[in-house]
Amino acid sequence: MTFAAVHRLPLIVIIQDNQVALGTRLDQHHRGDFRDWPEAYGVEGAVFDGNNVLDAYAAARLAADACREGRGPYLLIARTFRMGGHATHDEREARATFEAQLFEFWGKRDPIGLFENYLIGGAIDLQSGKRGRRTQAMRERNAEALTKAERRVLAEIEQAEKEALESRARRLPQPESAATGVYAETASLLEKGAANPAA
Ligand SMILES: Cc1ncc(C[n+]2csc(CCOP(=O)(O)OP(=O)(O)O)c2C)c(N)n1
Repeated sequence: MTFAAVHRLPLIVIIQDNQVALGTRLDQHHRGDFRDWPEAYGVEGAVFDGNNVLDAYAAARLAADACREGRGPYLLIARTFRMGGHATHDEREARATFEAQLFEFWGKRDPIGLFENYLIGGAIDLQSGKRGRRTQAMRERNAEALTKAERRVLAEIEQAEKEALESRARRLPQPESAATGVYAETASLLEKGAANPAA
């Protein structure tokens, strides 16, 4: 961060403040508030509601605009909560780390569910893309449009999964390509005869 700050790099860093690191709660390993971090690094930053799609979008726009104007880096802090384990194997440990009420509280703030509700009850008719009156009929049309979109996306994922599995039989990469691109920089330095490629 310091290096990026000094060189005004167009870098957006997001702290996903999900209140836990693996099995260690935030209050066990951290004091203070992440909102102070941008100032500590001498960069601009903002805190946003990590479960609100539009808030996340607005914050990312601020950050991207700042970077494009040469004011970067930009440090964003997303306030959120980790609903599961660090990985699937420690789901149970995660449940034991916090009070059940916390899962209940954040469970009602699922980002996709929140955005769905917002879109269904909003002033945009999702079928036509035009503004309309918030009537029950429009709610129903909007809900139907989202259901259709979900079906479309699920079908696309299923198709991609099928293709990926089939590719094992038909399109396995050549074993000798395993390192292609991985050591590109070192290899090109070596080609140029640099004395110390690591540097
Ligand atoms: C360099 C390094 N040090 C330590 C670890 C061990 N480690 C694995 S996960 C983890 C905590 C990750 O916390 P966070 O990024 O908040 O992930 P979350 O628990 O929110 O999924 C640590 C310390 C590691 N993977 N890499």
